[in-house]
Amino acid sequence: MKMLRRIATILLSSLFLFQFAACKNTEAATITTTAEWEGPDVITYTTADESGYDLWLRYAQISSTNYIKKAQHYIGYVVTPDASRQVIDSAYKELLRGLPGLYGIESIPTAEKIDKTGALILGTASDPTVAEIASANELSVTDKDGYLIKKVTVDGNDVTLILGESDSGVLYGTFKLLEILSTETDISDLNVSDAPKIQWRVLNQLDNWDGSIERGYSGKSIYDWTTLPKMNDTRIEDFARANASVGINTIVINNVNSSTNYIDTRYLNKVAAVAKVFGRYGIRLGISITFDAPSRLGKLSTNDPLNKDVIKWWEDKTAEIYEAIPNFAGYLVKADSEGRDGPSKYGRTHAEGANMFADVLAPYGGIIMWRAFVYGEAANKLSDDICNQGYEFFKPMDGEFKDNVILQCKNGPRDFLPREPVSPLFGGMKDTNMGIELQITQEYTGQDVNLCYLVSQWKYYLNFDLMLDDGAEGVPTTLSRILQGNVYSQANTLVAGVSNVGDCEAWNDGLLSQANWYGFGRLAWDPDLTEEEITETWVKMTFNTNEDVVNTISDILYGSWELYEAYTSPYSMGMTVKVDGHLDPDLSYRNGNGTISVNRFGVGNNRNSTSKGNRTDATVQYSPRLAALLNDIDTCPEELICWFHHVPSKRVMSNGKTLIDNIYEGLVGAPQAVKDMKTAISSLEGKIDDQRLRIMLKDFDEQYDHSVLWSETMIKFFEQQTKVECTVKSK
Ligand code: GCW
Repeated sequence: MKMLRRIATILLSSLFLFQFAACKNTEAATITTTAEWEGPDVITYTTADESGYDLWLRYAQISSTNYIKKAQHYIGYVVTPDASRQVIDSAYKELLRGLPGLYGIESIPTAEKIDKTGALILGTASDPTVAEIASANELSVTDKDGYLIKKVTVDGNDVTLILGESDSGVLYGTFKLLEILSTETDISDLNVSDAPKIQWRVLNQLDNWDGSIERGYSGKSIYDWTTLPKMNDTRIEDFARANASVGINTIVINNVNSSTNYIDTRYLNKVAAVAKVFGRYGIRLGISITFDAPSRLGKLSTNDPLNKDVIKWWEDKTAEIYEAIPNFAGYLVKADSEGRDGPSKYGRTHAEGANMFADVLAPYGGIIMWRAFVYGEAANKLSDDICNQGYEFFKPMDGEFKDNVILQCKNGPRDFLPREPVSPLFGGMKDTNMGIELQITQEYTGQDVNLCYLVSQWKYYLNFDLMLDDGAEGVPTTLSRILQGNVYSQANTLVAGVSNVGDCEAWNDGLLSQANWYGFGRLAWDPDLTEEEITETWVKMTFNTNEDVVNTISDILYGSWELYEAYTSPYSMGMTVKVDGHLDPDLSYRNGNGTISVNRFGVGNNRNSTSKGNRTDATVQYSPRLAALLNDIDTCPEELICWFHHVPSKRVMSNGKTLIDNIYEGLVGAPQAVKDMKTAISSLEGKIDDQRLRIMLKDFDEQYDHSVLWSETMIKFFEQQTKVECTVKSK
């Protein structure tokens, strides 16, 4: 049976290949006319099997023949740009790859200059031809790395111009144009401009030198340090392309729990080879370093950041790195955390530690990404509630960090739990560059077993109002605005995400988690994008533009985070996963430091300043207006209620049902909800390719089993602890 199915698949896919080849056109693109693209349209969606490797950069043939004709009229050939400019050359190559795929032709014609209608011309104002067109049409791009895509007329010919402020801007504009075509967006009067709202858009890989990845669920590292600098395939390049396509401009290639190998003289040529590939896509490479590298690599007797030998060691090391990697971004540091060395050990503050690196990096334009994730001895004298410690530790240092230090803080005060309030540090550090660290890899959100669309979670955080004003003017001081430097001025802005990429065929285990990587990049570029804009574009590019496909997959994604939350940690009740692995339920550590509290009086932790008895006063770390809102159980947002309050199980919630009944409903309903996602995906049979459809169906089977495990464990636990029986029946 299996054999038969295999033969059928091979036959089917060769049929598709044949069809695909049959519609290829080897001739130079001819100029199409309005009449041609306004005639009867033929719509075909490509459904040939795919592995997922091509991500959202598939450049599959556009479904509408009329759209293709129209696109070929406006963008029928590419004017060859200055290929000595590497990033612009990458943009050009992307067009040579993308346009033929989209048009279903062998290759896209190129020309030295504009000689007829349909030219696509790309470059910056430093290119004379581009500059001439721009000035004749009074066009300019001034925002750093911004671009403009505009249809103009040159000597009576229709020309599409991609004008970048920088070479990277040209590349971003190119990817945007390919997105416009892939999503079949109207191009009659192209006039699109954009620029990143965040300067440092960073992917943090947790890859180790031995090829393993901490919290990685998608196979091994894409870097093979035994064979580098030799590269055996194009994976690293495709990785850079994919990141650049969503605007990422910095990649820290190794785990924050770092090894000294990455800055070891013996291996710098390997790291430099990777940096070179990144550089072709406008991406700067960064390295996570260990604070104690001077003693471990340099054999110094101390790592004291104020010691002159230590400073000299870092100066020399940094010079050596910039020699090998001229566009090096800077260092990421995890200090005084989870057993790692840091300034506290030498009686220095974190500002003193970070500033030493800042001075060393400043001459090269480098930055220091200093993590605000401090645990262990350094935090010993602080509050018992682990969630209070970050603020208590860093707030006194506000204003002490140099301009090229960015304090990189996780989204919440605890870790990357399914939902947390936004970390109070974002509101409190008014004189510090505050960057955010999000977690794309799903350590606490179901790993490779559960679908959890994190764009929904990130939008929740980005829209979170920290209420830093008195509320009179009504412009919310959202996390998004703070990160953009629109609330407090920031010399450097940063959004970082912990990568979910590995060497498995589709980069991410769980095809739909590719959407998290994509969505992260889009939000790092523009935190104000809506969830819908991101999601629908991703679905169209990753699958196709068929309305059923777009609606079905988008809806599945939209609901997945709250569904996961409902069966693993409802109402922000806290950490419910096993210490070992962080995947399966473990509800045994209760009433402890920052964990969970469920008993016959209710659910949640009293992290407020109003409850009688045990409480941890976490709300004082927020602005007075927000603190007042959170302190009052009646005004505290319901989704965070168990984070800040021990809520009586029988409390009536806004939907008229009790807290515990809502919790039980979520738990009882979860497995069926997973089944429903699977059914929805099956309904797309024939509308998307079989190969990826099958992978997704299998993923939902795994998630179903896991949701049953969670649901049963949690119901039992709540019944035992609250003494309220679960009477909700599954539908
Ligand atoms: O949540 C914890 C993770 C560690 C991680 C650490 C950190 C990379 O369990 O795996 O270390 O956070 O972010 O430093």
